[in-house]
Amino acid sequence: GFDLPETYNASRLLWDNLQTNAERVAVHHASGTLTYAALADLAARIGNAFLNAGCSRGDRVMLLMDDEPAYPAAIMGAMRAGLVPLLINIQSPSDLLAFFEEDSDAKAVLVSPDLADQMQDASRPMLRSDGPEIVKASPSLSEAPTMRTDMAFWMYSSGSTGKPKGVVHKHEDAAYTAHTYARDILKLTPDDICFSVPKIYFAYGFGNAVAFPMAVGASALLLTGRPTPDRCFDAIEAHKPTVLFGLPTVYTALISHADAEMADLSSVRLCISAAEVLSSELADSWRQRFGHRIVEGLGSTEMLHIYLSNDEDTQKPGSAGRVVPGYAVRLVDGEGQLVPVGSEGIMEVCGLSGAEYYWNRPDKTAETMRNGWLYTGDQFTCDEDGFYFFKGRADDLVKVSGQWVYPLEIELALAEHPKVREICVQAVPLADQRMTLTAWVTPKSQTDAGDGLARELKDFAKAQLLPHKYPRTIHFLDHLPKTGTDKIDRQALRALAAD
Ligand code: 3SK
Repeated sequence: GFDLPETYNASRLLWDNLQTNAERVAVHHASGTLTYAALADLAARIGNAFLNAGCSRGDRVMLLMDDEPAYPAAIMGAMRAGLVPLLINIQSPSDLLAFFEEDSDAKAVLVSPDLADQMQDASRPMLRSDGPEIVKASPSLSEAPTMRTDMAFWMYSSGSTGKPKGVVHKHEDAAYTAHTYARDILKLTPDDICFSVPKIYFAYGFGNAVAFPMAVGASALLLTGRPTPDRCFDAIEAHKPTVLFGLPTVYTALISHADAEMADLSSVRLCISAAEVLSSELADSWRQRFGHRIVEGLGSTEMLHIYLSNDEDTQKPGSAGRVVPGYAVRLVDGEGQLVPVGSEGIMEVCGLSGAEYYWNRPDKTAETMRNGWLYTGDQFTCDEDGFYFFKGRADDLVKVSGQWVYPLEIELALAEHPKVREICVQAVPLADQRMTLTAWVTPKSQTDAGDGLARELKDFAKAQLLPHKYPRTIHFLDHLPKTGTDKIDRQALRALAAD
């Protein structure tokens, strides 16, 4: 069972390791390795540096940090001091950073050295992770007497419209994701080395590289800077991670890179994908090249980590998997009624790691968090074996030529075409308000881009799906734009179409 005392502080994920794992490696990084003892020392200094800067219990502190040893230390040190760290997307433009400062009323900011320029205009005291305030601070920090359900840390979740919302997580949440997903699906042991290409500021990366390894005394490989395929392959060869976390865009970039031919991934025992639907063509090519079946799951920032997952031995292609033990999932119709088994419905999920509210957004909280269930807005079906299949966002369902279509269905069908590297299909409004289906395609070879391939793709879609389910317009691009969490930036593509 999952058993935490009522008085609990999430920094115990790190500090509990001092009893038995103090001299084990906690972090592998280009600058060297840090043991659990060294990481806790750094965490305490950072917590104290915040207190010395005038922060007090319950204050938010903003972390604008790249993946480096000081990042997990800052998260844990701030929480131990009773502060509430905000994990901020490092690709945020300056107006968004100013919004985060304002919205959270953060009392201080901590930046990685290379990101200091982005916070030039910070209106709060700013610390640098390599700054003297941290080096000089005391390495001893007592644990703030927080309750397990107190506010512990935030991440911002950005929907397709409106301002990002502060997702408020509790002290018990990270331990719960480790107890459920990391234990049942990853089966992590102290000998594992976790390498998450998605960075720590993303809820997915936070679990992969911070909460999970700490929960079992394993270690994390952290890569500062852009995780280009050549840098990822070099890091894997140098540090020999055992679990690799990515998402479809990452696996596509890795397998399409020239170094994939020679890359040595023999240290890796498990490959995980989340955040976007994995095409079978990508899963198959990965398996042929590296021998691993990528294990696909689905999570959210609000639930903190993955609550639907396949596992290596029991998988269904195209499925987000089954419910991870410890979570409950149900499919409902527009009126909130359960749909019959086999029918499509909107997914709601419930589990202890779920955030209970968005900061200062009672409207969005009421829309999304209903009586302990989180309304995802994702449309799914569930088969007789309990495997869930994503159909698209409930609000993505569009009428094209008078018939309902999920653009995702066409996208997944076309992703199987041998000349396609990456594809995004979306409905785009025409001048007369009707919707049309548009595809943006990166071909495997740029020389294929053109009318011939556009025709081939339309025919390919028509041959597999119903005749009206094909993209009327196809644009070829060198690469598809990505969000800060490396998902395909669908909003940017829609904006391109509107220009
Ligand atoms: O998008 C996902 O699938 C995801 C998975 C784990 C944690 C967070 C997210 C958003």
